[in-house]
Amino acid sequence: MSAMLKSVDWASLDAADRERLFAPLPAQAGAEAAAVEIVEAIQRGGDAALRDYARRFDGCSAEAFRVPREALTEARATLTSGDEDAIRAATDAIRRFHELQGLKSYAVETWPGVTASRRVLPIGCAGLYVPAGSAPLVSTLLMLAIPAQIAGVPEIAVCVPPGRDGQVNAAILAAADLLGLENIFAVGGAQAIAAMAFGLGGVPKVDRIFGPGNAYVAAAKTHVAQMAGGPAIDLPAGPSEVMVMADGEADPDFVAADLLAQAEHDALARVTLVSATEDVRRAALSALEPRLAGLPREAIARDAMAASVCVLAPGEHWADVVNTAAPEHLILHMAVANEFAEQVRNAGAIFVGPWSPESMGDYAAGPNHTLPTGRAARSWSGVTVESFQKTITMVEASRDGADAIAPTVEALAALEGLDGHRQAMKVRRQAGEGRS
Ligand code: HSO
Ligand code: ZN
Repeated sequence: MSAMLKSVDWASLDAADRERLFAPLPAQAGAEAAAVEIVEAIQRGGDAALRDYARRFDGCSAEAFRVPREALTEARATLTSGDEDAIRAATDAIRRFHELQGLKSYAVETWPGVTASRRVLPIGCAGLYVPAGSAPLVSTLLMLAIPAQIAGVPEIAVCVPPGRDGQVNAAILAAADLLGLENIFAVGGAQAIAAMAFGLGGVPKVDRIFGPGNAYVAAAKTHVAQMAGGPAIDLPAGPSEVMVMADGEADPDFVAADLLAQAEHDALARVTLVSATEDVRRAALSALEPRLAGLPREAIARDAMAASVCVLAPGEHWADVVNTAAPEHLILHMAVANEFAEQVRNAGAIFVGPWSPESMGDYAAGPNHTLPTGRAARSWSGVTVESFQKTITMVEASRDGADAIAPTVEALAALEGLDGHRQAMKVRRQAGEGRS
């Protein structure tokens, strides 16, 4: 227990140490190389290689990965009405939050007679990866499928690792049925990412792959995204993180519970407490032990907590701490949480005040829980409806419009020494010469 929440004094660190404190963890030894090997072997060997890896790693020897339609309806029938209500209620809140998102099409006359416009379209096919190895993340299916549906993506494929019996978790199947999804595939790991990237085993070739996963899944996603003609991906992914900032008024039990909600995800989960005083750290520590002892995933949480730190920093440095860390989740246990939130520039999602645990956002508050980790929140946002959209711009000029813009285009083309460009404009101006 003494290993938990090791104190780090912010004032004693220089700028490089501060960044290092929150640097993404190095990729798990061997995971990257193994994922690349799997992806490339499946690219070479096609369906047979995919089945081979699925048999080896998913323990599933089914000829077809597609989960039959009836299995979805049957799974739904096994759901208790309480669980079905919970999925429906979360779906409703997530939908209402995401419905306000989305890129807009527009047109503007940038020159007299020159109309420039933007058309927004959904991507053609989205591949969703829903982890189910250590915990069946029903909520991740909601968080990925709902914005895809709002964006109007015509084809949505979902890959879920099956259990040892070859079956996909029933709650995930039931949620898929409630959402009206039909293309569910029982395949996980790097092999699922390869199936979506190359269109193998009945899984469609997707345009963009979404969703969290273990180190193999993350490495496979990065690898296929770098391949020529490969799919795009949603986010650079890593183990989940939380930063909890607590002042002297914070309830230690709430603080400890929030730290553990993150720690139970993964032994590699990154858990950080920020406080001004040793007292807050000590209070959190004494609240942690009894809570840990009651957790079904105690061993995982203990491993994560063993690597956790408490950053000791006076309040005036808190904005600097959080903006350097750029945490995936930030929970503010402080009297002036709202005001402080205004100073946060880098974070995936902020939970403001003692009554707003991250768990709310993980399941049912509305915002997406697929968020940037490993300091990526400095430049990335979480998954949104926009993540499933793309745009095409259009330019349409009248003859008068071409006349109006021509001097500017020709001058700039000359500045760049690109005479072919200049002439493509000039030939039109000349065609119009002599008009009144
Ligand atoms: N905290 C995770 C999401 C999740 N939690 C799913 C529970 N289920 C990453 O934001
Ligand atoms: Zn969570």
